[in-house]
Amino acid sequence: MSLDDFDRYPLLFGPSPIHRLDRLTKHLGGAQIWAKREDCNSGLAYGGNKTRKLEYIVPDALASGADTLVSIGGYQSNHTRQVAAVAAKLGLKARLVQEKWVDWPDVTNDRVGNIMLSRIMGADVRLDASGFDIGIRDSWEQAMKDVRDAGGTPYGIPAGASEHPLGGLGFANWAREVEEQEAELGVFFDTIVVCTVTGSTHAGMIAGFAGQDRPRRIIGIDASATLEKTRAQVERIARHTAELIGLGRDLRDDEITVLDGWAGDLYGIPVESTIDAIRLSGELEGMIIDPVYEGKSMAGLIDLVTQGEIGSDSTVLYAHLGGQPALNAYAGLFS
Ligand code: 1AC
Repeated sequence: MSLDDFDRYPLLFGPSPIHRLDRLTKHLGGAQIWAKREDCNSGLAYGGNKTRKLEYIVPDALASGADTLVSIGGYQSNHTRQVAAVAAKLGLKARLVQEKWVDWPDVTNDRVGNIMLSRIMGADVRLDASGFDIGIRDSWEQAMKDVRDAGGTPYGIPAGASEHPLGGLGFANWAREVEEQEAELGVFFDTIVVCTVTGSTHAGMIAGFAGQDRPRRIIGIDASATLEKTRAQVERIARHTAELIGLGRDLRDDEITVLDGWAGDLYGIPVESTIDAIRLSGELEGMIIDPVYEGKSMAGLIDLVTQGEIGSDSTVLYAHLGGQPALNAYAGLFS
C-alpha cells in the first residue's frame, strides 16, 4: 500500500502556501524561518489542518452512507468548525459535542470564534461541561447513539480526527507536498516545527517524511499540558500511519520528538511566552496566530532558535495550523 492507494476528496485550494518570515528571521538572528500556511488552505470556513485530514476521511464517510458527521472538541475547537464546514459542503448534517476543555473566563467563550462559525454553518452544537481529554469520550459515543436513535446514520470523527484510522494520512500528504514545493523553491527545510495536542498532524508528518531520502527534524511542541498522553498518541498514530502508507520499516524512537516547556499548566490557557509570540508574529510579519496552538509552538520556535538549539545554519518550516478563529474568545488579552 502507498498513500496513493487511499481515496482523497479534494477540499483544499491546492498546495498550501509557503513563504519566508524575513523580519522574524532577522529579529531572532539565527536560522532562516519560513511558514507553511494551513490557515490559507481552503475556502471552507477559513480552512486549517483538519480540512486536510478530512480529505482522506470524507470518502469513507460517503461510502458508509452516513447523513450526519458526529465530532467533538472544546468550545473553541478548530476541528469541529472544520467538520461543520465539510458537512455543509457535502450536504450532510453535523452534530458537535463541545466540551468545556478550557476554563477561560471570557463571557464570549461559548459564543464567538469557532463555535459561532459552526452555528452559522448549521451544525447542531451541544455544550457539555466535561473537561479536557484527548482520548475517546463517552459524550461523543452518546452523540452517535442519539443520532441513531433519532433515525439518522452517524459517521464518527474523534477529536482532531486523530484517533480515526485514516487521521494521519492528510499530513503524510503534507510531507509529500513540502518535498514538491522544496524542489520548486530550491530550498530544503531541515527542521519542521509543529504544535501537537491530539497528535495526528504531527504523526502524519513523521510518517510521511520518514519515507523521503533526506532526514530532517520534526519538532512537535506540546500544547496539551498532558505531555505523556500526547507523546504516546503521536507515537501510536505515527507508527500506524507509517504502516498504512507502506513505509516498510519501523519508525525509530529518535524520529518522534515532542518537546514541553511552552504549554503552561493547562491546555488552552496562554502563558506570557504565548502572548509574546502572538504579538511578535503580528508585529513583524502580519501573521496572526492563536493562543491555544500556534502561539505555543511559535514560542517554542523562538526559544529554540535564540538558544541555538536550532542552529543558525538551519532552515526551519513553521507549520501554521489555522487556529486564529479562537482569538475572538481571548479578546480580553489584547484590549
Ligand atoms: C484539538 C483537536 C483540536 C481542535 O481543534 O479541536 N486541535
